[in-house]
Amino acid sequence: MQTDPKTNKDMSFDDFKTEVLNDYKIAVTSRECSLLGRREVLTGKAKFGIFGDGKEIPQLAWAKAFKAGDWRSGYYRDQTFMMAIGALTIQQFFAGLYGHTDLHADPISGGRQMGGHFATPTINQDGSWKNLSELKNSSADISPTAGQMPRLLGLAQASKIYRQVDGLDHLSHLSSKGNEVAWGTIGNASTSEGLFWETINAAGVLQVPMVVSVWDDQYGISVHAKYQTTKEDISEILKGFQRDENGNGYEIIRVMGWDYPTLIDAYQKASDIARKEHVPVLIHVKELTQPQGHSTSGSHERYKNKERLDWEAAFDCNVKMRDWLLEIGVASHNELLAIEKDIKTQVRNGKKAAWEAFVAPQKQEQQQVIALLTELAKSSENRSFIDLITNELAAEKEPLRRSIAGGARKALRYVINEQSQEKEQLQSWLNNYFETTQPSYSSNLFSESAINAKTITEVLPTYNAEAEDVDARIILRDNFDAIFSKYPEALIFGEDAGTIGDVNQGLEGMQEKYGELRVSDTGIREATILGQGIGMAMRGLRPIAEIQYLDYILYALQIMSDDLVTVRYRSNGQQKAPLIVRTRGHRLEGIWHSGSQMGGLIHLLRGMYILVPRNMTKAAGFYNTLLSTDEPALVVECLNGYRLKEPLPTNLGEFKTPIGVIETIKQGTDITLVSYGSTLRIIERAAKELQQVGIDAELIDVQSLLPLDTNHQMVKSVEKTNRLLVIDEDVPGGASAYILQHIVDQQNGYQHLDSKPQTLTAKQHRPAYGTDGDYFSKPSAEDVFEKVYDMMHEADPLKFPKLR
Ligand SMILES: Cc1ncc(C[n+]2csc(CCOP(=O)(O)OP(=O)(O)O)c2C)c(N)n1
Ligand SMILES: [Mg+2]
Repeated sequence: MQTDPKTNKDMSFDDFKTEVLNDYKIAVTSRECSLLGRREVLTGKAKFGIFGDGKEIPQLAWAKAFKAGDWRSGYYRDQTFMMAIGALTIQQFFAGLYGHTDLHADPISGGRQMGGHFATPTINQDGSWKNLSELKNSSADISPTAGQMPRLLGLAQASKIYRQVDGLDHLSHLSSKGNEVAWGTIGNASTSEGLFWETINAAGVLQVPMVVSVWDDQYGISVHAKYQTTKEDISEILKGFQRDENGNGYEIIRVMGWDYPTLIDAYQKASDIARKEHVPVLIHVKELTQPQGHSTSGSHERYKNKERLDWEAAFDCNVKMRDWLLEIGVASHNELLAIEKDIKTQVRNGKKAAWEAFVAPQKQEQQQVIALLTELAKSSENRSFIDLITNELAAEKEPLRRSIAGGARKALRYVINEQSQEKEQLQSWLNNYFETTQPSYSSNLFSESAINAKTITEVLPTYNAEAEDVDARIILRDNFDAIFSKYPEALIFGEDAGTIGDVNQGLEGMQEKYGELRVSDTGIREATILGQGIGMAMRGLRPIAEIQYLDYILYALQIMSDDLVTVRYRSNGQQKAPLIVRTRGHRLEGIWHSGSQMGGLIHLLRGMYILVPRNMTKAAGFYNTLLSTDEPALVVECLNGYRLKEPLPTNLGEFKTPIGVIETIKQGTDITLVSYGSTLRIIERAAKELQQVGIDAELIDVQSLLPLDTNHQMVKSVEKTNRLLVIDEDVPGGASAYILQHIVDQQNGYQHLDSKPQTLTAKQHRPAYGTDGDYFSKPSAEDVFEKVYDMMHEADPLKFPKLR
């Protein structure tokens, strides 16, 4: 009798045999896929290959412990696991390798991701959640090593929230009372990254159901463990994290990667501890190998010596499992040979089917273009040139879309001066081709659902007749209060966000009212604060991750850029993470508390909204809007605005600031001034002074940098004033240049300009400390006045004589 690891019940020898042989089949299938996959790259059918060979057996053990509702956040070695949970077939494996853009063929990403990057769908086509409690979930992988760790923390923390926070019973399709484990995988070398250590520490503090497996093959590409890890042993140096009588921590397990029965026990134990006790577990899986070397970009014979290569051959986990099967008499040598032979055929057939499915639509498109080109050639004076293109295209046995579209586009150049039906037909085919094909490569950067932000209309704040002016932070606080009572799934966390209610008291009293799990302090660890947010948002909660100052968002920027903003795009619309990132920035004091690096953020964060409210009422309105939509966003509150007075609205939690919509805060006829955030108050002052010398400026608050002015309202102002100045406190060429490009180029503002469009920005350096540091570093009211005046002087020197 054997014990079934899934049910802990005794199982018959026959059942046991079926189970272990089934596992062995998955391991062999996975290995065959790796071997053939490499060949596909070397023969040029696929661009790049990185495979799970040498890591098969522990993944079988992991798959047995992985239950419906659980989550994976892993890396490119996990193909065997994906096969074992039924989320990856042979044909799909190869479709991914080829980059097949049809989600039916490559359900991981529809050609967006290179092979080895996995995911399962978590949302339906309309954007609504699937029943995640019943599914085996894999968050979409990213390539930066250790980048999977911060998200893993959030995926695990969500279980804790679902288990312990009241009022979430209606979300049983997203969690079964927090019984889910979040499983992470990471290569031994990638544990050198800061993100690994930050996550390990945070999960120990938070005590969340996270199980991290380290696949240890002693190498990171060519670099040996002696250059990666102190003592060359990650579990040895993590010993201090082991839970004991002195306090909470981890359960740390070490196991050999080729030892199938021990691996199964190890994974069951890890699952039980994490699932029941919500204690994090680290499994150090040692003595793994990499039979084909790191990836298709090189061979490991260059950096592994003969002794190591011989050891790898002997300790190959599939070989060791095979030996074990023979040893315990589960199967004979011949039975195993038959299994292996059969699998070879299956993999070859699956590969062939995937390739045929990949090239079939392209061959059809090729034939369409060839037919159109042939007709075009007949009717053209440049027939011979067009024939050349046609022949070149026809010679391609396995045509790529690049050649198909490229051929058609080049042919059109030869008929520039001709008019014919054939030309029109080709033009219209080509336009239609781009219309239907481009989305395969470009869709799902932003939400395309029915509740995407463009569908949310403005709801103005309402006021009592005797509305009192309050410190603006009170508006934020009372609005957060309304949010937390309206949305039980909403929660906020960050440095000093809990006990003291954030450094500016915008959350004063909220922790007392809503508890430590929903309003919490975190350690100083911006990247994993972001990761907590990403993971929890992926599991259907509505996290608000607070980054204390905009200046320190740089610590989290990599994870925002690589992970958060690519979630939708990289999963081809099959996953979402509508995280709200709250921070405060712009003008205050000194080099690291006056950050307004909006240009940098806009460029690195395409895929989320970037909102720059000028006051706290606008900011609160953005939070209300964001909670009714499904897009991630960054809200930058004005650091110098919390103590300014604003009237307290009555419809807290309800009023909504629209996204992608500008506001004209002063009408004028002479020049359009465009800005955002704290700078607006300075410009408002300057505009009053300009009025006194007869210059009537129109002042626009863009409010939302991403998306920017979706209704093209700014150009209407330029049409009226014929002059444009964009002002901000970013570096020259930063966000101001982005806004200028939008108006002049995208909105065709150049047609209406009578003066050179200009920007006024901060200096290239960060602001020096103190009031005068600010004055000489960032645009002042005098700077604005003089810049505008100079533009008017240039236009009409008689009316506006030289100022200085
Ligand atoms: C942040 C980052 N730096 C570098 C790379 C390039 N790179 C890809 S895999 C790899 C080695 C990873 O080794 P390890 O974590 O041990 O995983 P293994 O491939 O051995 O399973 C490197 C350096 C990367 N993907 N991301
Ligand atoms: Mg390694």
